[in-house]
Amino acid sequence: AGYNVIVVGASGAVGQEILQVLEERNFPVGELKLCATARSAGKEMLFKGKTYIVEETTPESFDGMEIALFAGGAASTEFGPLAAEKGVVVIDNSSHFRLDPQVPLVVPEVNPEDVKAHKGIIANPNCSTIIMVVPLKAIYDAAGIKRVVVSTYQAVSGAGAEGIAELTEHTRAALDGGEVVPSKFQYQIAFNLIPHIDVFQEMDYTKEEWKMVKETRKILHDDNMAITATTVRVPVYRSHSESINIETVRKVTANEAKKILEDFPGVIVQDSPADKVYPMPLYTSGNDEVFVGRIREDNSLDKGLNMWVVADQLRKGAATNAVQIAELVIKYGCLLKK
Ligand code: 11C
Repeated sequence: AGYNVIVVGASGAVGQEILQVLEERNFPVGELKLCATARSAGKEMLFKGKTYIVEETTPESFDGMEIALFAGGAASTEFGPLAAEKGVVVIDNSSHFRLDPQVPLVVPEVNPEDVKAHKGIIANPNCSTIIMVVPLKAIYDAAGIKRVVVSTYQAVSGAGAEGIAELTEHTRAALDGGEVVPSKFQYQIAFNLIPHIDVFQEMDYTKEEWKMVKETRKILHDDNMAITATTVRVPVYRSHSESINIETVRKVTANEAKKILEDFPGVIVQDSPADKVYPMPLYTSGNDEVFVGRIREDNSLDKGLNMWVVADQLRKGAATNAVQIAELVIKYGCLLKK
């Protein structure tokens, strides 16, 4: 026996990864239902060697289900609340419910207990937020944090399967002298950097930048933490990277910070400058941990640290985090129906 699980948006970049992670972590799946938009209905997907046909999501899709993993997008608003009303615990990867005070926003290494307060919907944070908040929590608990300055280098798969295809097309076109046609991105992404992820909002920051500010404060339960972000799309297929500057309350040496981070769950420290050891997106992809390197004391501040953080944003930044939340729901016994 296991739990009846429905994956909504199963055929997209995050959905496929959710399926893979459920299988790898041997999540106790009873009945499994794979749903998506009408456009993807009929597609075949494999889970534990068995073929499943993707169905179009309808209100009836949730009948008899216990846990719904939403990969993100419009389906969350359309079906999330309805699924919860039907007694299905919704773990949602869209940005829609994240800042709702009724909805826990959870990174299992950081604020696992928040899961217990759910009323049917639990939100999975934005990928860049998850990747930053794991090492931040380690430093926060050990030394307190006054201010964070972060710049991101975000992979094209953050924009889904179409983002991946567009990097390939643009690279080919640019090399062959063909026409480059931006569609998912605002400009040519091959051989370029685009400092514009999601829409522009207050003070000319993008929504992606505000997500990193607001979601981090909610996850760390610290409304006063000063955070400022610049988010940039880079021509990398997979794994987001982040340069993070932290002003701490108590002074932490670089060696102390390395030890604190090494001891924190879900973090792997790769930091040996003499051996050219530091995390890079090409090599972190496919992993579930957050990789941290280039750990240095900030030479311009009394109490400051710099670090370079890289993680697979489809894994820890999305699918793995969502499945870990589902594991917590089971561990804490907080399903909506027994
Ligand atoms: C990106 N971080 O890399 C975005 C994708 O709020 O879940 C995830 C958007 C979100 O484009």
